[in-house]
Amino acid sequence: MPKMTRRTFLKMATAVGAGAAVGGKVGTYIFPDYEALAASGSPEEEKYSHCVMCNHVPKCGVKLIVKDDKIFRTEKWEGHPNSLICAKGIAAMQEVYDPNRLLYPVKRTTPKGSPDPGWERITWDEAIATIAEKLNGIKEQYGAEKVFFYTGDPKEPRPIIQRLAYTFGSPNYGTESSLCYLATELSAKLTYGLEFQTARSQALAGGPPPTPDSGVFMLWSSNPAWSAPFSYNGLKTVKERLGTKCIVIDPRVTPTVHALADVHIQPRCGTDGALALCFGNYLIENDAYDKEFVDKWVHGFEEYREYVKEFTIERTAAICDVPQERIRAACEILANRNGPLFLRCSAASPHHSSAIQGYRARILLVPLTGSLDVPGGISIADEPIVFGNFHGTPQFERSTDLLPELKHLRVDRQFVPLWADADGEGQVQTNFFPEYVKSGDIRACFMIGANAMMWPQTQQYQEAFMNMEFTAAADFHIRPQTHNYVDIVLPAAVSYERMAPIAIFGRTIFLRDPAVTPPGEVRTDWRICCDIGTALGYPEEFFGGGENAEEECVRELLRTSGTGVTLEDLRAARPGGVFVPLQGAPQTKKYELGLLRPDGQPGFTSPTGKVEFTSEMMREYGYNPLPVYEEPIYSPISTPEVYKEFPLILNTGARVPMYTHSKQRKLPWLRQLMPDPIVRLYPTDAAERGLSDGDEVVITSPVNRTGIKAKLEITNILRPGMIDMFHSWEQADVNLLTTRDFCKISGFPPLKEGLCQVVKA
Ligand SMILES: Nc1nc2c(c(=O)[nH]1)N[C@H]1C(S)=C(S)[C@@H](COP(=O)(O)OP(=O)(O)OC[C@H]3O[C@@H](n4cnc5c(=O)[nH]c(N)nc54)[C@H](O)[C@@H]3O)O[C@H]1N2
Ligand SMILES: Nc1nc2c(c(=O)[nH]1)N[C@H]1C(S)=C(S)[C@@H](COP(=O)(O)OP(=O)(O)OC[C@H]3O[C@@H](n4cnc5c(=O)[nH]c(N)nc54)[C@H](O)[C@@H]3O)O[C@H]1N2
Ligand SMILES: [Mo]
Repeated sequence: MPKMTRRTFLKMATAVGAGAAVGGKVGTYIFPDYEALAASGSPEEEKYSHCVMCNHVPKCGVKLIVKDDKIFRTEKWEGHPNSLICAKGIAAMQEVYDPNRLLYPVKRTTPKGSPDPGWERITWDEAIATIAEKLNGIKEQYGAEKVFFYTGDPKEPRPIIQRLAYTFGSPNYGTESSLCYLATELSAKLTYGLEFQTARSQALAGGPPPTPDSGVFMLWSSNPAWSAPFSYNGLKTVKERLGTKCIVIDPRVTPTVHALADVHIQPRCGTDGALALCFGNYLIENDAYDKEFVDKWVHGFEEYREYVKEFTIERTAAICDVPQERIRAACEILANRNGPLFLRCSAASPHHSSAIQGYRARILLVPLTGSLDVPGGISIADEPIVFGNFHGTPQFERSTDLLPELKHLRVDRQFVPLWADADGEGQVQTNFFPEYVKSGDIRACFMIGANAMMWPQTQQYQEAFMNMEFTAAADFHIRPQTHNYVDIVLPAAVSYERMAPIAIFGRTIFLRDPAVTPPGEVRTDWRICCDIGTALGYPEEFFGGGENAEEECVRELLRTSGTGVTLEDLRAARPGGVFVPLQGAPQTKKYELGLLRPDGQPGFTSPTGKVEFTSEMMREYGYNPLPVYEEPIYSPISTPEVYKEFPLILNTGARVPMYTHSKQRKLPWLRQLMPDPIVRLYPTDAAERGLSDGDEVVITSPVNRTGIKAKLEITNILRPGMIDMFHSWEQADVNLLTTRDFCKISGFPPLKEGLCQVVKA
């Protein structure tokens, strides 16, 4: 095969893609020929599947109408517990036929980091053999722990890549969740001591919807109308029926605010911790907290009570820069609640330099109001859980047998020791990747679905990928921002081409079978991992690789799930799922019943056996055990000099309804909704700068004075004094502006605070 430039490669991929799937022009998005399909006499088959376009949970059930092995139409799956189908869900079929899809394994022919990787098509045999040889080489020379195994937002491959890491002998497995939700789970663990899994419902935007028993909803840094439609619909239904009061805390006026909020507080970004402490103080001072729960089950209450006294409404209003009346109104709703507090904080809440403290301050309102594990409050999942949110079982992942022996080799221990010790899922903090590579602690990486633009200071991650001795990735496309710095890219199947047990709707497991055949030589992530695992020398653990490996993995997952459900059961139940009943009746207040602790005693699994308002683990590791308020590292208050030059708050990554992170930007049905990177400014901020709607502007920050360019949108949906920009635009990567001032406890980045300036381009 002759050497190719990236351009000719893409042309070839396009041509082959078009040839294989549809038949059309190079470079043009040609969808399966609708008219030809409509006219074809072939029967319409109904395939039931799950959309993963937002990669969140719960996934939406969809009915695909397939003709001649092509998806012809997407419909609602009547009777499915969650079948909303948003714009992304409808466009998911365009992802299957995206002419930019990678169809063959490729290797680079120029040095890493060259503007043109000179991608050259290779066979799967060569790709797998090269990867195995390189990884085994590193293992022999330096040790298995020098190889990192990574998955980005794609969550389905987690169990298999985790199994691959531990079987190979490396504990250094990490995911994008180290800047998504894991800080929320660490906070829960430091507070309740529960294993991450069981506390999860508290954190995720996509967690279970509220029940009619809730006395008040509080949505904190979350716009589920766009980021978690399932959850949003649940809230809206209850609100419409029962008029449940709702407090939304968000500097922007979102559709969620319009639809649900009785009180909307728009704090200065990153001051939320103070607001939470103020609520705590008000509830205590007005005797509106659950005294009985606190007396019995809370540790450190007196210290907390003393500390929160500082956070009067007056002082907090000044810190957060909001009207006192708004805070008072929220306090009154909280104090006069006629049922438990349903708090939803989501993953945006810890996108701050004081991630853990700010998050702990918020979640303490749950026990303070007696809302823990009671109907309408925040539930602790009934055990055993039918798989985790992301399909794994600890036995499948080998985190019960292999990981304990490897844990001491985690690379993140020197940066975030508490995280490394407390982590139950075995996920290494990935945000220090540049440091791991610089120190030689990591020398190679296999990544499924990685996006360098997801981290603050993208270029440092690109450099890290480049400087490793070997890096291979699997993805749907060539993504230059990431793949220009790797050695080999493998073509991965999209969800409609893969198999998976979907077990995220209560206790029902659905089987998602492939709806259509993948194009070209595309393979599923699970199979790719099995092929690599087998080549690395572990054929038994990876089912010998090959075509049946994915199905064998599903069987093994089910076998280790403890549910007794088999693949045959799932197949027989299609399109429905198999319900796995609880052993006994569902229980509330499990801490009273001795259902949380391994010793069967009442209480929690925290060091003190109680809910820790002062965290003893944090104290032991040298952090302040109280949920103290800390100003953002860059802010008008902490860095007034910098603020003079960069007088706008840098707020990034609020979700947009048409895209998920770096994905879907080229799908025609979505692209028309937001074709260009936009940055939003409040009208007075724009006027002060002489800017008009639609202007091309440059956004700069203290760490990037060159800046990035975007189109200006003037809007009053923000608070004055801030910008709002979505992340992962190839042509305008906002993470070139965000800083690496990580939270000391969790390593979380400040993606929703910091300073910037906007000027005309
Ligand atoms: N369409 C779509 N859906 C998605 C995704 C996507 O990319 N696209 N991503 C998925 C993923 S991985 C995740 S983690 C979730 C994220 O889900 P969420 O974390 O719920 O994200 P958003 O719904 O954007 O809500 C974040 C809100 O926080 C506000 N905010 C910003 N800074 C502050 C602050 O300092 N204080 C307060 N109180 N609020 C602030 C923003 O204005 C924004 O409205 O969404 C998931 N769903
Ligand atoms: N500034 C800023 N940065 C942020 C955020 C923010 O709010 N602000 N949010 C953060 C959060 S919460 C998250 S979750 C991350 C997003 O996490 P990312 O990992 O950046 O998410 P994506 O861009 O969706 O996916 C990464 C890559 O995986 C590929 N991919 C997707 N699905 C699959 C699959 O099934 N298999 C394979 N092999 N490849 C796949 C995609 O094509 C893409 O190249 O971004 C984080 N970064
Ligand atoms: Mo996320």
